[in-house]
Parts: sequence; C-alpha cells; structure tokens
Amino acid sequence: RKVHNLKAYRPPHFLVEQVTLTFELDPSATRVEALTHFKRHPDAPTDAPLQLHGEELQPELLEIVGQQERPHYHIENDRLTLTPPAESFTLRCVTRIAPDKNSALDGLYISGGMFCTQCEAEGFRKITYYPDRPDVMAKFRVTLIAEAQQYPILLSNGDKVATADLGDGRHSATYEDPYPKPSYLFALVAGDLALLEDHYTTAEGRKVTLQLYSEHHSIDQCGHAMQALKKAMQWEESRYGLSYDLNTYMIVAVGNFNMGAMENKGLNIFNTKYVLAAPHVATDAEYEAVEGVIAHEYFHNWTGNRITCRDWFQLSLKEGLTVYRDQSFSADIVSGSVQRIQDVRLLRNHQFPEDAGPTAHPVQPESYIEINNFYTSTIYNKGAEVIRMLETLLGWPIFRQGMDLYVARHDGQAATVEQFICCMEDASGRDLGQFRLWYVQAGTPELTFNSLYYPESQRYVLNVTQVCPPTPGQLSKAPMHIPIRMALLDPDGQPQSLKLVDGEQVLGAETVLELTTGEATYTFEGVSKAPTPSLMRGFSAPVKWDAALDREALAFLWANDNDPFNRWESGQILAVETILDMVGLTQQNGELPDLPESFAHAFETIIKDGKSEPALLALSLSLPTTGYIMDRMDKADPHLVYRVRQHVRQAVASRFRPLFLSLYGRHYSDEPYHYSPANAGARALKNLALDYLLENPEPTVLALAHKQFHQADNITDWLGAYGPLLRCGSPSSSELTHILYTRCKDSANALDKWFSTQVTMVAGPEALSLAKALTQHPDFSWSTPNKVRAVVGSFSGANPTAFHAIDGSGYGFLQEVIAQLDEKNPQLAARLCTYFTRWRRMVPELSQPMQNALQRLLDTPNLSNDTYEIVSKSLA
Ligand code: B3K
Ligand code: ZN
Repeated sequence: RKVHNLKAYRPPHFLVEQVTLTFELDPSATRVEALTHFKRHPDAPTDAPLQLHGEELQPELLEIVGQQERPHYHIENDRLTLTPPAESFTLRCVTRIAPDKNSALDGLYISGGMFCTQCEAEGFRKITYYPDRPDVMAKFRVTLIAEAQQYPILLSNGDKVATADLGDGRHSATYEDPYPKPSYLFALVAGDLALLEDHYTTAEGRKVTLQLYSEHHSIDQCGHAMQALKKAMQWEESRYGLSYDLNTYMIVAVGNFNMGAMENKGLNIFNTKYVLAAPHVATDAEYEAVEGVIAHEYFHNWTGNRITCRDWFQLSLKEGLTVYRDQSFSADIVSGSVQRIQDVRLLRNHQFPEDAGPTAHPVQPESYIEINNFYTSTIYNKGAEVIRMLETLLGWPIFRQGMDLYVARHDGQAATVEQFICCMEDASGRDLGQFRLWYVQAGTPELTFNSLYYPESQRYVLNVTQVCPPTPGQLSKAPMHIPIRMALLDPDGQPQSLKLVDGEQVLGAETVLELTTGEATYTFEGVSKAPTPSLMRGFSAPVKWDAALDREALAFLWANDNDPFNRWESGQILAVETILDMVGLTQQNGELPDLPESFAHAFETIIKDGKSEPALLALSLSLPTTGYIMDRMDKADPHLVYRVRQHVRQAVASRFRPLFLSLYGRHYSDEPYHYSPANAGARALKNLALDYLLENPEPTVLALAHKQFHQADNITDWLGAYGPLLRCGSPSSSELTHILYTRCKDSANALDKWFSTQVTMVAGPEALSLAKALTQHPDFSWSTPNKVRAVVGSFSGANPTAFHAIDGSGYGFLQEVIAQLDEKNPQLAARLCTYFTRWRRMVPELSQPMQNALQRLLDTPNLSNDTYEIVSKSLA
C-alpha cells in the first residue's frame, strides 16, 4: 500500500487562484462543474505537469477554457495528470456523482434527506478533480441548484451573493468566500431545515449574523449552542484579540457524521450530538461538550482556516493548538480545576495507551497510509499539552506575543509546526531546540523523583530522572525539555517559599523547574519544616511520574494540597496502588482481601470534605477506570481488575453508607432542570453517591433510585438512576428500560444513550446477546455512526468483562462488525479497530484470541486502507 512520507513533501507545481463550482444537486446523479483557474508556482519547472486528485470519479467533460482542442491527460491511481497549455489557464471539468450511495460519509453525501459534505482530509477529491492538498489555497465561488420544494435552504461558504428562481421548480443560490482556502474547508448543505438566528457585533464593529440550522423538530434544542457560540466569539476577542471575519457564521446539525464537527469556513457542519441540547436529550456532560466543540470549531477560524496546514503531517499545528484554546475557554467558563482534571483523564485514558501501543506516533508523524487514521488523541490531546507546556515555559504574556506574531506572519498561509515554534522563539528570545523533540519523539516520558530532607541544614534535595520508552521505529530517545511545576508543602498544607542553593532569587511558593537532562538534582535551602513535595502541579507535562511518596503522604496531599489537580491526582495514585496491591493479593490467595484501612480513612476524609466544589468532589471520589488500572500492569487481566475494583466500590459504599446518603440528600433538588456548571456539579455528586449506594441495593436505596428515575425531568438524572439499577440487576430493569425508551424515542441523541447505557451496564455474557439484539432494533442503523458507536463502541470500550469474555465471543462480535462495516464506512470501521490494539498487554488467555481476531481482519478481502493500516500495525 502507498505510504506517504513527510520527507517527500514538495510544493505544488500549480496554484489555484479561483475556483467556480456549480452543483446541480440530485441524490443519485449530482452534476458538478468546476472552473479552476491555475497558475504555475513561481518555483516550478516550466515543463511541470498538472496533477489533480480524483477518487471514484469519471470526467464527463474536461477542457481548457478558450481552447478548441481537448487537452491530453491520463488517469492512474486516483490521479489525473495533464499537460498544461500555459503558465496560467482555466480548466473546465464536469463530473457526476451519487451522494445517495456515499455510505462512507466522506465527500458529498446525504444525511436525513439533506445534502451535506465532509471534505477533511481528502473528501473533496470525491467531488471533482482538484489539487486536493492544503497548501493550495483558492478563492471559491459556489452555485447550488436544487428542487426548491425539497431543498429550500441552500448553503455554502462565505457570503450569499445571488439567488434565483429557475422557473422549472428549481432554485439556486450563489456564495462567495473572499478568503482563500484549501479544498478541505469547502462545504455545502441543501435541505429543508429550520433556522435559529441571532447576532453578534465584533470588537471591530462588524455585525455578524449567526445562523444555526437543524431539522425542524430539533430547532428548539439549538439555543444552548447559540449561547456557546457567542461566548466563544467574545472569549477569543478578549484573550487573543481575534475577531470573526465574515458577515455570517453558519452551523448545520446533521445526524449522520463520522466525527464530532467540522470547521468549514463560515459553514460549520456538526454532528447533532454537539449541537442539540435539551433537558430530556442531552446530559450535563453533553451540555458542556456542546460548548467545548462549538468553541473548538469557532477557534479554528484563525487556527486552521486563516492559517492552515502546509500538509497533513502538520495536522497538530491546527488541532493541538485549537484543543489547547478550547480547553482554556472551557476552563474559564466552567471551572479551571474540573476542566484540567477532565482533560488529563482523557489524555491518560486514550493518549497514553496509544503512545504505549503499536500505533504510537509523534505529534508530527513521519508517515501514514491513511491520513484519516491520524486524527488521534496524540495529534489532538498530546498536541494540546505541548502547546500548554509552551505557555508554562514562556508565561502567558510572552506566549500571547508569540501567538500574535504567528498570526501576523502567517495569516493567509499554509504553515508548518516549525514556523509556529519559530514565532515562539522570536517572541521569547529563547532557544526551543530541545523542546522541538516533543513533536518528533513518540512515547510518554517517565519521570522518577527521589528526595531527601536534611533538618540540620534545612535543605531539601530533589532528584529526578527521565526515560522515554521505545516506540515503533524509535528505539532510543533523547532527553526532553520538561517543565516541572512544583511546591513544597509544610505540615499545614501551605506552600513554603522556595530558594535554590546557588540560585539568586527567592522563587515564591511555586516554581517551574526545567528538566533538560536525563537526570538532575535540585537543592532547596531554608526549608524549615520537613516538606511534602507537590510535583507536576496542574499536570505540567504529558508524562508519567513516580513521586516516590508513601501512602501517608498521598493521603495528606489528597486532603490538603492547594493545587486542585494534585489533590485529585494523589487520590488517584492512592487508589491505583491500593487496587494493584489487592490484585496481587487476590492472585496469591485466590480470594479478595479486605479494603486497607489506610485507603478507607483517606476516602472518609474526602467524602466529609464540605469545602470543595461538588464537581471536584465527584471527580475526587471516582476510582480510576479499569482501563487505567490495567495500563499499570505488565499483563492485564480485565476480569480480575474489574472484580477488585468492584469489591473496593462495594466496601467503600457499605462502610460510608450514611455519608453517601447525606451527600445524596444534600445535593438532591426538585427544581426544574437548568444547566449551569454549579447545577451540573451538584447532580454529578448526587448521582455519584447514588451509584455507590446501589452497589448494595437494599430497599431504601432502591426506593431512592426509583423515585429519582420517575420524578426527574432530565436525562442526566434518568440515567443516573437507570444505569446503576441495571448494573445491580434490579427486577424492575426491563420495565424501566421500556419507560426510558418511551421518553427517548423522539430524539436520536437521547436514544443513543438508551442504547449505550444498556450495553455498558449489563455485566457478563448477557451483554453480548443484548448488544446483538440491539443492532436489530428498529431504531438502530448501521448507517449512522452515532448508533454504531452507542452499541458497538460502548460494548467494546466500556464493558470490559463482556468485551473481554474468556471465550473470545466479544472479540468475535467486534471483528465481524468491523469486517462488514469496512465496505460501507472505512473511517468508522478503522476507529473500532483501536479496541484491539492493546492485545499484547493482556494476559495470554486473552491476547491470543485478540490477536486471532486481528489476524482474521487482516485476512479479510478488499480491506480499506484505513482498516488495513491499523490492523497491520497492530500485528507488526
Ligand atoms: N477538523 C475536523 C476533523 C476532521 C476529521 C477528518 N477525518 C474536526 C475538528 O478537529 O475540529
Ligand atoms: Zn479541530
């Protein structure tokens, strides 16, 4: 298969100044006419051929405008090569495509009766022949023609400049986007859509019309997204001094979408999951996610669209930076500490395993077979952490100057990661040479701290080493530039002021050490009391670390650290260590040991904490996931880990039953649902308490849960009761399932949760037959990625005991689903393969059947590039 290499990058021979597209929209035969004005790149040789991409296309017509004779061209391997007639010329190309047969949801397709597009990364080449690469930026003029009755709304990028009634039942609209853009940012939508409209006036005084489109029945669920959009516009102006640059900003919600959303210039297309919000449709977490994703796509207007990527190896230039920006936005509008913990959890649960597995790759990959496989947690979330480290190292004011420089220098360009780093160097005057390793070295560095306190000299010596494990193709690594934010806490939990021996200045109560070598020792003086170190505060680098703290110190930090991230983190470490110890004992003795008193005491202190914000407390009282615990084991046994984790939950739940009951009572509310971070935090804590309580489902607790299920007016609380009731095998389950169905049946998004909660919460072998049965449900559809993810994704990713069934039946199910889906929707199929990639880390009785499933996939005839790449790399 063809491998694309960063080293092979060459600038295009021809640039496009202007492209004029005309679409005659018809579900089974859409006619696309492209008039593309090419101009030879100043550096290209005079005999350079013109190369265009085109997939699953046939040109119905191909001519040079103003020339009688037909041009010479040939088509091979999805490329059209043509001998150019001049330095600059216009090509007319007509293609005909069938959006109704496009089940890959890539290019022009139909979702719920409306036409829509997804062109990133390489979907535009399924629409017409074009240099479909991000370093070719052109001005687009687009005319859409369609049946007026069926498709009253016609949308494309930029400003609407003309409309017409064509007299034959069809109408047309023409759009012009004044900003040159790569083809991956092109979009069109045509359908019968409802509109929610609002306005925003930018700091520059531009009055922007904000338009949110959805199917008619869900337009009343768009208000939350609209508010989020306005907040994001305002936030970016105040934090970055960047304003919106067109007169209209459009967002369209579509039901069938491969990912979350797409930042097409002026016309975002969104998965309904990240737009629609109503109490009975979206959970609190989804209300938050809507804000985050709306902001993310909006922020792409500068970091992605105005400044785009030169090639796809630079993907993190826009994605890492934009995730960093949307995380900062959410931190500001929700809660800084809660946001930080959630971001770190996501990184640890997805990116760390990726970085430790067979598909590990650097933030700037060197090669790929299918670019769609590289929209990964490494590119997005580790990429965001790398930007955050720059902010930590340079400080916000200098970082912001670096951003200003980046915009000033590269606006209107297709840029590289290297150019971005140069801006940060020029703004700060610092040498970021070693820092660049974060982009090219894969793998998660591991830090080991050791410390000693000398009471006589009042000195504290902190030693740290770093190593980075080998990853595919990278066996040895150079030391990285790692910011270590730290403090030394006195016995009251207060940070002591820091002064390094030989250092000139007193550093204040918190400092950032910069580790650049494999090992370093820092000696602090004037440390009057034996301190507890608070290291990697706020998760100052995307690394793993061992702070070498005993359980007592961890319990102390869990209760007292004034850094909220580290407070949470200390509880997580304590929990992981406790559970791993218990796993070891269970293996030795064949039976589950009692919960250690040390953990119980520490947990009790936290559950009694009346000061913390509820959302933070809910996170603090949540045990690390089975997956995260398994990642700490050489050979992971999901069944054992699950059993021990459940045992801990049950022990804690029965021991602290009165405390959980009182938490539940204190945060229970009869008020009608209203989303706010504070309300969501209270609901999270209350539902966490209920979840623990239902580990021991006796009548009072069951009654509480039923009352909540029947009386609540929102899906967060319905699921908060329903999920745990299902898990504990309550006899009322099937009745509740039915009631919940009737509440959800009018909303696809609500139904997704009805599906996923069932396959997640039903434990053991029953889950597989349930998952299979649900794929036969009339509301299920293999054509809707959200549905596939709700059933197959939740089964494989969130129900460890069922997926990892010892007879291999869970793996067999996933493997068959992937093989079938691959023909239809390769992007979706390839994503599902990631549940198999960790096979080497499992106990032998599981790794073998997992490997077999991967092998069967590899043997599947006509495997797509997408699936082939993940499967073959996993087995390598
Ligand atoms: N840029 C898109 C992702 C496109 C994925 C293509 N397979 C959404 C985003 O990151 O904002
Ligand atoms: Zn993005």
